[in-house]
Amino acid sequence: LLGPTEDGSRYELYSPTAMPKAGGFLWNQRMMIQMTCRGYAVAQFMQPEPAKYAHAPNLEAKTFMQPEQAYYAHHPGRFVYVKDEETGDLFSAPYEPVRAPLDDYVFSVGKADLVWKAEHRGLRVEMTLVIPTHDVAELWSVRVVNTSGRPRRVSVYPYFTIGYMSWMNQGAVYREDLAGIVGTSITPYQKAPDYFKNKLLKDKTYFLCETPPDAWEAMQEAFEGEGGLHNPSAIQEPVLKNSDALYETPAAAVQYQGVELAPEEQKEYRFLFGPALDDAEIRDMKSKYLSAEGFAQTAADYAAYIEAGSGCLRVTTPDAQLDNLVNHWLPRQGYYHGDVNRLTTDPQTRNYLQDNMGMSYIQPRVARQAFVTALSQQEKSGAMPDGILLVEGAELKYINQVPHTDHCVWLPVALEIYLAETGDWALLDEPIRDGRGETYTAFERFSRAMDWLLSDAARDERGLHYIAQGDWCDPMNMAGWKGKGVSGWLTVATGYALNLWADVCSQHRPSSDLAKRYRDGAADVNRAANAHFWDGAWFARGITDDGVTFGVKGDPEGRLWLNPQAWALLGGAAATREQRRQMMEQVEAQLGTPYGLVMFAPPYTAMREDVGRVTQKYPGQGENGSVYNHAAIFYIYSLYALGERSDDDSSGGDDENDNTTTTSKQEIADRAYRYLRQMIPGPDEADYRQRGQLPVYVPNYYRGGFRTQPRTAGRSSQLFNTGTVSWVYRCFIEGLCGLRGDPQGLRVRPQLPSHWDRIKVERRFRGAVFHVEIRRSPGVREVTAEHEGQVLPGARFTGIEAGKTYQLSVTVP
Ligand code: CEZ
Repeated sequence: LLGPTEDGSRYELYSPTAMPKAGGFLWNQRMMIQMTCRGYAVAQFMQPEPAKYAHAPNLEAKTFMQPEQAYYAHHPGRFVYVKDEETGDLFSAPYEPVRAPLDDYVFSVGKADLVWKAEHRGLRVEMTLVIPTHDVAELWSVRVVNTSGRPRRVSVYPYFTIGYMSWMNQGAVYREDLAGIVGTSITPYQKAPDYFKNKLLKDKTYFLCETPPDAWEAMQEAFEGEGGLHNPSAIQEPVLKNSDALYETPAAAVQYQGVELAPEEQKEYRFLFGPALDDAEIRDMKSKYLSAEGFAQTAADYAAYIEAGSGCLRVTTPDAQLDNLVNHWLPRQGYYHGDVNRLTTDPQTRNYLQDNMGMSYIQPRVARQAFVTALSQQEKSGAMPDGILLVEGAELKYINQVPHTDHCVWLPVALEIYLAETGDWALLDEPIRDGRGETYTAFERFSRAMDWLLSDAARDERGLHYIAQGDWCDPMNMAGWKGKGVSGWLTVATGYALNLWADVCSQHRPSSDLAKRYRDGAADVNRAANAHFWDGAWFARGITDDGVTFGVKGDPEGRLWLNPQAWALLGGAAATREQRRQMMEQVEAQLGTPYGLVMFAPPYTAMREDVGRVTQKYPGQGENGSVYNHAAIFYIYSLYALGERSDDDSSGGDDENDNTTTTSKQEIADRAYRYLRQMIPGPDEADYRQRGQLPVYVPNYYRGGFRTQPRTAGRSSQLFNTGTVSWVYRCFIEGLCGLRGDPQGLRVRPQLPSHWDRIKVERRFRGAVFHVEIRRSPGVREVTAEHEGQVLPGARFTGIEAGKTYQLSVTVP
């Protein structure tokens, strides 16, 4: 069905029907294109707000990318029809729209290109897509190969969707001077001032041919005719009719007619597809890109751009498929998030901080700048805004107009990773000026954010955190919209944030009482959480405006939520061993599925007006009880953190009346690994088919409902925008491999699953390269790390010199 290429750098799928929505994506800082194995495409570019140059057949709402996006015959796509001139036999590559049976099919996802091969009755079409590193355009090579062993005569028809561009003004013509079809339109608007804003929008879509075609069709309806897209009327005729589109839906179809192919002969074509402001820009793009050299140079440049995001970790474990994800795809997905911020001009603050925290491992300078950018938009009160504006004139849109209360929490969380990775404590002394003209150092701004979390604006008289219209869970919009409801997760997460910040204070301001102040604050928050949210075996999710505690034993739906448990483990609210044992047991029993941990269970089946929109989502979909990977990875990370803590502190911070059986460190590591592995599609075929996704990224969710809806459980959202990815990378680097930085150097605390005896790791860290061999040895009682025959005290490597390579040999119990 599918598999990696030998060095793991590509994944290949051999069926266009087994996983119809499986796809891959390419991006640069100005555009993104996601394409399915069957040839459908979703492409966006920034000007500066996201826009399209290939449209659906009707007006589309502007919204975020849709989970489980539905495709249909007229969905935008990139296709090549091939007609046998002797028999009239027709097929199309990659597979849509004709859906003719293929004798051979490969969809090959590379890190820097997408390739399809579709073979039908002795004719093969190979399509390759690359994009530039800085411009918005698609570079398509199409090769038609005669594999039949006899001479063939064919017509080749690339058909690229332009679609319904505008209700005000749209059309398309073939341009002899450009050798291509150009669609023109006016972006619809109503307000006069928008005329001036829209003036520079790229309202043209061009499809240029390196080899001028013999005929063309710029009118969608004329191309399709009565035949339908799977057998277009225009193709049933010998030659396309060369029509233009006059306020008719444009299309880009061209014909190379009567192409003679000797046995084994191939013809190669190149096309350029993209948006432009005017003819000058189209001409410019054409001369820059549309040639064999232009294509080769672009591919090489783009591959170098992708390579610059290859991350800091290479692993060789007993699980080769896992290695592929960690070595190739995870850093790539993290790089995408950090480099383009999901192609929005106003990322949600929590997304912005988490996407950039992953950049600490990939391009730390970008992460550093993100702290500065975010903190420069801090409010006077110390609170953080709902979104961070990235370009001048950007506005808070969609979800960012709904007040959420958790944004401050993410500051110290993201900072912890950044400092561990870089040791760049100087960031904290950086002066940062805000829009009001006030300047504070980064350190002061973090403190102000923490003070806000402790203030009356954020907490009620019980010391619990208001949820307003949402916390991390965006659609939990009605638990506290009247101003009283509180969040169980946010309360324990505040405990975590304050403790993290207290650690920073004790390092950076050792002589002040700041560390104590925030640690006391955390203790207070955690006390309140235990008094009001502990429900016997787990922490509740919140208390509504009307004082109803939810996420508790008595709830038939939404009974146990993962996030409060994960963050109570991280932040110390789950103070006793017994609490932790019960939580972990309940999570496993109530939330475990073969596709990972669901975010809560059971899913809601009807609106709960005192919880909100989340309960209206389809059961098992999105935040309503799917395997929402972001939530799952918090929990997995909390297990690794717990394992690490028990290494450093054998008492585990327990209180005296803790006399119950413990979950062993190894059991915790095994669980963490199992949940982590479940996040990756495969490696067995049934699992791939069920998820329907290639293991080239981690999606935001897999469907839940494993017990009640087994048919759809595990199905991927196909959405690669997710805060999950920074955390997954972190779990591999700092958790599983246990190679985390501290102010002095690199600490070694691997947490291998029990069925692994050894792994090899290459870790780039602060300019040096560490080759680490980790072996399990029944003889040792604690992690032992050696360098050049010397045991490293505390299994910590200090005195790192940039540019050097070190070999470490590590044994674990
Ligand atoms: O968006 C994500 C947010 O980007 O949902 C997460 C949240 O923490 C992230 O910041 C959990 O709620 O509004 C909705 O109902 C959507 O479902 C969004 O919540 C969700 C989508 O995945 C965006 O693609």
